[in-house]
Amino acid sequence: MRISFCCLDTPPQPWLDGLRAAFPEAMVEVWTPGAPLADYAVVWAPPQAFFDEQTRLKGIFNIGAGVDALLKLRLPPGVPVVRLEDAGMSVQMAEYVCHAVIRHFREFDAYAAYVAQGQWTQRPPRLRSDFPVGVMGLGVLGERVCRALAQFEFPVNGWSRSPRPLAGVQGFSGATGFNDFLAASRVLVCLLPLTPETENIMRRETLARLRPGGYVINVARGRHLVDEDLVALIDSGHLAGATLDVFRTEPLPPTHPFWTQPGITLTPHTSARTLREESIAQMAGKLRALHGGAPIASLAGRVDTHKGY
Ligand code: NDP
Ligand code: OXD
Repeated sequence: MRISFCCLDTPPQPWLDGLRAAFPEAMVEVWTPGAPLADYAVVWAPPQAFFDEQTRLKGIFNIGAGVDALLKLRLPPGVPVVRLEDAGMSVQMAEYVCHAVIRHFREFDAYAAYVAQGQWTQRPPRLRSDFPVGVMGLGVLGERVCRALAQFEFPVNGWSRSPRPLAGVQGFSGATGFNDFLAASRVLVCLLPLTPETENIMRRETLARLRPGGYVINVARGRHLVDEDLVALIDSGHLAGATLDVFRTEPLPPTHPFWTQPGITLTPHTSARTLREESIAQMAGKLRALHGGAPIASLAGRVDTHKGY
């Protein structure tokens, strides 16, 4: 068996070591143009040339949860694409989102400003019931985030394509449920995959439906959000601010207004990092199953390339 690794923004050696330890019988190599044909690909945002050359693949393993970058490419037809499911990401996402919600709700930035001025000031307490959190996307990550928020007793609304009942979460689904979901939420968390249906989903008309003083947390993809609409709604006072981990262009260009916009907190696409050991362990199980002849339909994390996630 030959495994080709193609992940241009990561030092390959630790991945090669891990994959070789998991598959001692296999040839595991970094892809370079003209490399021998492999049976399986382990990739993150590879160039089109990779798939143009690798014409004998039996499985494509994405080292990430989101497959938007991969599905932009011409992939070999009929070859299963498998993504990471959780692999240590959901707990990171839960802590990131809870931190952002609580930092906003408990006004920690205002307290930091008082402290910087040597001021001992208490602000009036806020009611949790005034801060319903709406989570868009109730998949592996969204569900974990909902559960974590519910532990802090925030009212939680969830929105997904198909109905997905979750204990302690008020569920909304599909296009027909979207406006009611937005109107019921004050803090909006995006954990959707990026697809043609979800691109620009956070724009002026949708964000304007949030309760006044709304707050946006985008931890999915930059293209879910229309940047200038967010800035305009913060400037108008309809939104109180945003915590953003993902951007249309990454790294965020130095002249982008988000760097200096009051109310916006930025992090560099770090809310849920891919953890190498967990990821290799998860991939190894699936790759072995596929190689051993398990039916493709039984592979967990298989991407539906028509739905786009
Ligand atoms: P899943 O595929 O498990 O879940 C996707 C969810 O989105 C499902 O509930 C699905 O609904 C819902 N959904 C998809 N399309 C629509 C739509 N048109 N309308 C309403 N709901 C929709 O994904 P994960 O939870 O694993 O990951 C979510 C995203 O998080 C990834 O795609 C990636 O972009 C992002 N991510 C970001 C990271 C970061 O570091 N910032 C790290 C990891 C992931 P249904 O259940 O009905 O199918
Ligand atoms: C992912 C990511 O999709 O890190 O896994 O963004």
